[in-house]
Amino acid sequence: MEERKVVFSGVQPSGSLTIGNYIGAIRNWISLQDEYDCFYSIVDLHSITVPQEPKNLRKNTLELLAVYLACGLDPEKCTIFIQSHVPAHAELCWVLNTMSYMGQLGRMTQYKEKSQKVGENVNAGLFTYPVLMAADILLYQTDLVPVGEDQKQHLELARDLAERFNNKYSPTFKIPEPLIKKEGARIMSLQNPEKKMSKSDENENAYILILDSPDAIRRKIRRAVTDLKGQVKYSDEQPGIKNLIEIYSAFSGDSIEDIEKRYEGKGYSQFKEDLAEVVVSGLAPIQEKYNYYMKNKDYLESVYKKGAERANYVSNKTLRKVYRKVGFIER
Ligand code: ATP
Ligand code: LTN
Repeated sequence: MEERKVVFSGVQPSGSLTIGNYIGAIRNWISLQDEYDCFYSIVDLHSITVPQEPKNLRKNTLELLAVYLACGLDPEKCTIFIQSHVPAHAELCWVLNTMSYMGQLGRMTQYKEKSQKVGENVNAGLFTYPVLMAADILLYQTDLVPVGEDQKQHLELARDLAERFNNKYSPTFKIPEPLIKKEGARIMSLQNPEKKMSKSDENENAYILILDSPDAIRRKIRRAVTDLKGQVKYSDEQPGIKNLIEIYSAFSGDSIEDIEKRYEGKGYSQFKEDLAEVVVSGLAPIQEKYNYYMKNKDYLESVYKKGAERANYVSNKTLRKVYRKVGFIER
């Protein structure tokens, strides 16, 4: 059988997903399932780098699994698993930690931003977060990593670590490539279009959640920050409107040019009203499926158990090689 290329990606169960997570990441995972050998993880080990309420973490993890399935990930076609169910991730992370330079980790934008937010007593997990991410990716001999723009720097680090290990010992890891779509890779906050839309924003009007009610979606879009130009144009001078056009295009499938043409000479309020309906109807089938899966906990359990079995099998092959090369005695 011809070897299929491998895809790996993950999302943290750190809260409800925004349409940014959907457009920038998960939506792009769906079409890859048919062609590639895909591993999609719920990265709970990563999520505890910021404080989590244990009860909520458990709940968010299961909800995220239901969202994965509702968005169209098919456990018959890809491997869906919970990161903490596969010990090789933490084990490889340790080995890679010993080969990571403090200087390089200190330059990671996400670390700088998150540690600034935390202030004093930044935990070491926040610092080594990208090393764990490298372990995730490298364990599966991944070719492609579909992510949003903000993860590009972490991917560079994963590539560096793979090369460093391969050079120090012998070829062991495949060098992964990021897969970042041009459109929708960076959906911006509805309240501040200079900032990315983020599920941990303190202002709930800044984001739309995949599970938001139609009324909430309409309200948030109505309140979205725009400008005084009054023309629906995809331009850097109108970052708010540019972002809304991008969201419109992502949900409707219409091209940016078509959208601009359709709203020529029309004001923002008509555009926003239509956009709200496009988003509401785009999310409706996902929400319906989500509710269905959340009522079927046994099914969810069978999906993550089966996923963990395969993920353990594949990742252990790489981990055994690594341990042997490093000089550990075989168990
Ligand atoms: P947090 O706000 O808690 O830091 P997050 O919303 O950035 O988290 P992650 O779990 O870190 O979400 O990211 C999951 C995936 O979604 C990643 O591939 C990331 O690149 C992508 N992503 C996150 N936010 C956006 C966005 N605003 N636009 C496009 N892609 C995004
Ligand atoms: N850091 C990622 C989540 C993540 C990930 C991965 C993405 C953890 N491990 C491996 C791709 C591949 C984020 O989106 N914040």
